[in-house]
Amino acid sequence: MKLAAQEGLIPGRDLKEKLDNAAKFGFQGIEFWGGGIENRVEEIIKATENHEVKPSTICAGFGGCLLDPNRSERERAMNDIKKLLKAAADIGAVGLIVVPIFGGPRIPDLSPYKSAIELERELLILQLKELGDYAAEVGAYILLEPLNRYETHFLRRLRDAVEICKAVDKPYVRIMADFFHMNIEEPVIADSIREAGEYIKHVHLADSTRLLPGHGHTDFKSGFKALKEVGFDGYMALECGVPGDPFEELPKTVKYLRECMEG
Ligand code: LER
Ligand code: MN
Repeated sequence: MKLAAQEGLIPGRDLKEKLDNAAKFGFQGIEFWGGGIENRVEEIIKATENHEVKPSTICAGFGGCLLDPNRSERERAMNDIKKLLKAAADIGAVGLIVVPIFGGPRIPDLSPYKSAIELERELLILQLKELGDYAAEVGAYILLEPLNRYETHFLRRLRDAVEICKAVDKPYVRIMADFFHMNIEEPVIADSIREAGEYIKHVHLADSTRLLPGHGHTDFKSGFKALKEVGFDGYMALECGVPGDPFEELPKTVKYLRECMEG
């Protein structure tokens, strides 16, 4: 398992300096925000091709919403997601993190025909079939991210996202697991990881406080053990607040996470 950090967490005046610092701190990967990344593809390829720190993933950054009642909003999300998948493939990242919807449902409840949730599920599956074919064509995963109940009503547990993957039935539609959300939604994080198994292609790391691991009560050791058991060998990217000086805190965090990995 490889450690990564979101670009914004790493100090540095430009990408080169951030990559150098990330390497010094002990990271192997860097996760980019998707917004505007199409204009950075060349810069990223140039900076990372001969660097030990590689692009791990692209996190969201698309417009529109796949589950909006307005067709133009759905089409905007579809087009943006395709562009970001292409960018992910071009920079050599594993894939693009996709949250299907934040907040409550936007689609009206059409009971007794179908509830909003049933409509959302069917609509998402249809769109992911098309996106899944595109993802396979370019070679970058769509990484569905379950969030906690305060951020979405829809995909909250790993098993919700796995169920969607099974219904979509496309090899490039998979899931990611964020320890911050799992700490709220999963009864036993390690069991949920074992159940999701090989569907997990990426991980986000934050403690229960949304600060660096070690600044809360999340049990990373048992979660990492379960990830190892299911054969996960991808990136785990920090997505959290850094309390204090990153030059001191980030190497400390890497050391702590390596200890947790060793069990
Ligand atoms: C939001 O809480 C989150 O975890 C992000 O990764 C969403 O893209
Ligand atoms: Mn996350």
